[in-house]
Amino acid sequence: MTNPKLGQWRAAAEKEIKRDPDTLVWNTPEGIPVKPVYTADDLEGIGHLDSLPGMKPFVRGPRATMYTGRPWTIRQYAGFSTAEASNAFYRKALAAGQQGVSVAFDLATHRGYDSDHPRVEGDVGKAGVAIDSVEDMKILFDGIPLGEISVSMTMNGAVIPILANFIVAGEEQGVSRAQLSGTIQNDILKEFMVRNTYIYPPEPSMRIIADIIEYTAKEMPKFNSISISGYHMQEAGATLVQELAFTLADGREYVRAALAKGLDVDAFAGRLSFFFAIGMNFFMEAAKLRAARLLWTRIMEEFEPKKASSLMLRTHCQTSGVSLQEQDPYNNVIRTAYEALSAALGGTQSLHTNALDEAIALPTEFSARIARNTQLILQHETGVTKVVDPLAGSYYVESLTNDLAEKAWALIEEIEAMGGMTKAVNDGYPKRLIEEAATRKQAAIDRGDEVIVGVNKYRLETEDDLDILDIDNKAVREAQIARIEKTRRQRDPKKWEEAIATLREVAKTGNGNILEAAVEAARARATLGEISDALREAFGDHSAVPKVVRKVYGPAYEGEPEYENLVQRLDEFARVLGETPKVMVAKLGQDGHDRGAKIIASAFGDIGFEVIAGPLFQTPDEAADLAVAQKVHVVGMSSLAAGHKTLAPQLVEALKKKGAENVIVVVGGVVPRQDYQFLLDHGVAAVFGPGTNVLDAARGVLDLMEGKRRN
Ligand code: DCA
Repeated sequence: MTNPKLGQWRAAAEKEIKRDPDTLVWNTPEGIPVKPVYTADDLEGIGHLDSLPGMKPFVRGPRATMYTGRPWTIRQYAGFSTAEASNAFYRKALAAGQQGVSVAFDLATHRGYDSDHPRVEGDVGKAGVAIDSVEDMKILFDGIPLGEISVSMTMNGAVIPILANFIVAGEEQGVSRAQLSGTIQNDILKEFMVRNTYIYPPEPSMRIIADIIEYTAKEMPKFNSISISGYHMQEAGATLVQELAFTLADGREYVRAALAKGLDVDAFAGRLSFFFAIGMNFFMEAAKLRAARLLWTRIMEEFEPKKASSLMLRTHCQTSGVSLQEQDPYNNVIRTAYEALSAALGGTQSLHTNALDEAIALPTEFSARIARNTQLILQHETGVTKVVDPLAGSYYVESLTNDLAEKAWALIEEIEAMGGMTKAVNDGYPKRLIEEAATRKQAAIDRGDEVIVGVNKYRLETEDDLDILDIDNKAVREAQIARIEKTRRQRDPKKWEEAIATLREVAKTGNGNILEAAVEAARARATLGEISDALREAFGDHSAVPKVVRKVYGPAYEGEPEYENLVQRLDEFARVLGETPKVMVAKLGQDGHDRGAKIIASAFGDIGFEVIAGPLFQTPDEAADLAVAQKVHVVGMSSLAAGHKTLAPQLVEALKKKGAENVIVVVGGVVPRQDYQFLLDHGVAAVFGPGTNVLDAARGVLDLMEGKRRN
């Protein structure tokens, strides 16, 4: 039934704006047309409206009382270079109101390398804590009672040695594994889609996950065996519909893997957990969490569990990292506060609020305090915890919840028709959709269609430098190496050898549980790298061939003089040069965040450069070899994980050594302004920091090439 007054509203609206009110419709990247006004008409046919919190289908929250009974957990994700520094940080944070621990590991650890491995020279202790063995893990949790404080660990690649080390560290602290509470991320499918901290190919990786679910279901009843994550998808540019659909489809795949091990669904489903990003689309993000719970119940009902908790989606959320900017960085506090409120209104169980310097570096004590206080203020001062699901019944939010659910469901069914998520991931389908969405978003930002205050609008003339944390990676690496050597010296070589041999055997034959065998190896002080290598021998390494999306960025600019001029200028220069300017986009070290690299490769290709997308995880030497073999004019190194000060100078040197000093090296990504001069002094020709417009970067590269030709 249509509200008879809607016609009157249209007339009034038209009079006000002097055009058709339909022109006010906002078409979101999700393909949802958001109207300027919603009425009861929009609720017609929506099935979940009379549901209650703590009851099927849990749209209104997994608990009956939600925050009125217990507020969400303030769980800040952090890790600082060494176990000692991280431990000191956790202890202080817990004393200041944080309620759970969440460990960020460095990229060497993620990829299963000990700190003494030559491939990870630039990565050790950057972007998180380096953990090489139980000895490090024990220091990490020294004085933190693991029987009381829940610990979340973001680990996917080297998930087996990390969880094994955690279990043994607990044991040696006097806490049995049955008492350990917390969560391990253990979500490998999304790594193949977006984050890339995988080690082994998809199939054995799925076996690892099933083994962990089996082990925790039997031995660790308080521990969440997985954190099925959409966060990194949104960070990589996914729309909210894609984030929802791919995450839930991943979840369905993990349930099937566990069932295939012969587990009873109720034995493990209640300990599956989720993790979503909360970006700036305020109401839609809250609606997304409501829709996620609705859809998960729908999915889980297929498996006919008996326990209600098996149908319930419980989630952690993190405010969006990509929404934060280097420019005018105090704006980030405001962005994060809105996102945190949206997460709370959506009914998250646990939340991380980003620090204002997230777009630039690891947080300082100051920025971490503000981030934590954002949640404390929300919980203690605003009254949002006093009522359950306050957005229920809102015409707009209920309608959005339904739209998101239906759109995501259609995509979930599409994946199902393709044979499920492992298959779709193998075929690269979700990755492609996400990269297309990311490139479209970048074009919208570069064109100014999507406003970012302080970046593409209201930009400051001059910016003050922000105090940031700089990690002395060399000192961290040396300290780690000393500890690994001591551990190796002091262990019983026979016990170590036996444990590693058993682990290898279990991995190769499929008889036995991998985690169980790894716990023995960790007890015998096998290092993280040794345990990972034993599995590498059985499973091999996964390596992905980078594919670049084309004709998404360019078409968004069709007919715009700024773009056409650049294309023409490049074309003319190519004629003078006698060949198409050739750019290689390089990812060095263990940094798998390739959104920026992919967007650059895609946009530069559309503009007219010949683009070589280098593989992930190259050493500077390997990248230089590829640059020489491909005869490129420019290498663009994309760095998002703080390795630039070590890796960029090494790349310049490697090129020189190979007689390719003519190749121009530029660096882009998360590079603090304080580091620009250092890089320029070490042979880098230009730095394109966060928030750089891609057309500006392309013009910059062309300027450099023209300049070089003239000299
Ligand atoms: N009344 C009574 N008890 C409650 C209520 C309430 N209103 N709300 C929660 N509780 C209980 C829960 O049942 C739970 O106990 P249980 O584990 O024995 O069932 C306990 O309080 C903790 O609450 P929960 O909502 O489970 O919050 P967390 O322990 O913080 O777990 C979760 C959140 C998402 C499930 C977990 O996987 C997690 O912490 N993830 C974090 C992932 C992460 O940090 N990633 C980093 C990027």
